[in-house]
Amino acid sequence: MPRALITGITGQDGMYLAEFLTAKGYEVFGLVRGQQNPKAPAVRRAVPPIRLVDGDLRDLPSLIAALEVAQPDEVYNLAAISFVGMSWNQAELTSEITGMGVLRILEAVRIHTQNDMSKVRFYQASSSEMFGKVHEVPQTETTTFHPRSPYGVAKTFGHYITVNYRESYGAHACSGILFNHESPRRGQEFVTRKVTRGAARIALGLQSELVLGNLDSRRDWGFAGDYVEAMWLMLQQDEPDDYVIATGETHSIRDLLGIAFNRVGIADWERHVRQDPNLFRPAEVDLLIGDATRARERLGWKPRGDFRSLIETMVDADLADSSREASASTRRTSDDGRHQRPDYDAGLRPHDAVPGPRHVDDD
Ligand code: NDP
Ligand code: GDR
Repeated sequence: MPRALITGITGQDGMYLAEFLTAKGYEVFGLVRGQQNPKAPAVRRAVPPIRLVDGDLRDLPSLIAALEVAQPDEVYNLAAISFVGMSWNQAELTSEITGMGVLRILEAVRIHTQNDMSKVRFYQASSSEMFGKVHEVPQTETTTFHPRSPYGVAKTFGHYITVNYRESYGAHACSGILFNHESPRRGQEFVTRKVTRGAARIALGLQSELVLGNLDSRRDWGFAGDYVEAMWLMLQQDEPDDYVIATGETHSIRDLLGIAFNRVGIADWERHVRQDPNLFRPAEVDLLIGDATRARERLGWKPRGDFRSLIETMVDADLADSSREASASTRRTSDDGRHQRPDYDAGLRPHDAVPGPRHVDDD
């Protein structure tokens, strides 16, 4: 039975990858950080056979200990501070985890394998954000990087240190340059989920408006379930390499809004959406569109679904979630006449003004 260790197990991709590998017959170990991590029970429910081990990308001994427990054939390094908008506010922490964390886990593998890094195959979660102010469209594995956020800079370090361990120590280390990928498990701070959840809650009367930043941004969005398969395929190749994973299509936030609101029966999304300049980023990336030809030709990988059905699936999941919340709230109200409906909009207001030129791009 092959064994895999996944960092970032409590995140969107970690959960999909754990399900995927378990179905392939792997024994899967997931690294969780912190005391009583609140997301650990959800991982155990989604992937019952999983074994969770403690560890933090800031703590090298904990990573070595996790490798000792897991004895993995494959390590998938998905852990990161992954929210680009936050990376301006916590640039040092982002560099420490998203950047230096990659060096630490590679070092842990080197120490664990006593310098024979070919014994453990390694996947690094690199990002299209490394292309940033793009030098060409579409972007391939050879496109020059020009990151535009502290997150993008940290990922670029993580990418190059992975390449360096491959070249220096013979590591079977692959870097997947993944473009945006989404699902009903996407964190609520990211724009697709913010929109699908917002549309569902507005339709159910739980929320009055949706406050967003730049509506003209465009992204190449795919489905997370397809993208974790590409991670695994990379590690099954004889020779390690880097791969762009993308759909090759681009859509705007306005397209996203149109599809999401239409799904809940609202034709005029403009009436419900307000733009807040505080949610614009200090620097935006240009036109990110990926060319996944290498992955298609060498891995036989291609994305399955289309953008519309992805967003509709996310809206349907959010409608179901929010309906449960609405009925629980109604039950509480009828149980206790003094009960007031929670202020569902509270979490959706932009954060209080952040001092200095930085902005919190969060809901
Ligand atoms: P998420 O934000 O959903 O998950 C991030 C994970 O990292 C969480 O499990 C989090 O754990 C963990 N983590 C954060 N800090 C630490 C730390 N110090 N030590 C250990 N674990 C930590 O990200 P996604 O699942 O969406 O993405 C997975 C990876 O792929 C990330 O590296 C992301 O940057 C990258 N990526 C994602 C893309 C996307 O579109 N989704 C595209 C390209 C790259 P906790 O629950 O404890 O916070
Ligand atoms: P991104 O995803 O930065 O591409 O990073 P996000 O969904 O946060 O932003 C996409 C675009 O939408 C615009 N936008 C908003 N974004 C958020 N979050 N909230 C808003 O209210 C809002 N309004 C407009 C943004 O300006 C941006 O242009 C994701 C993450 O998963 C990274 O970890 C990953 O590396 C990249 O995708 C590829």
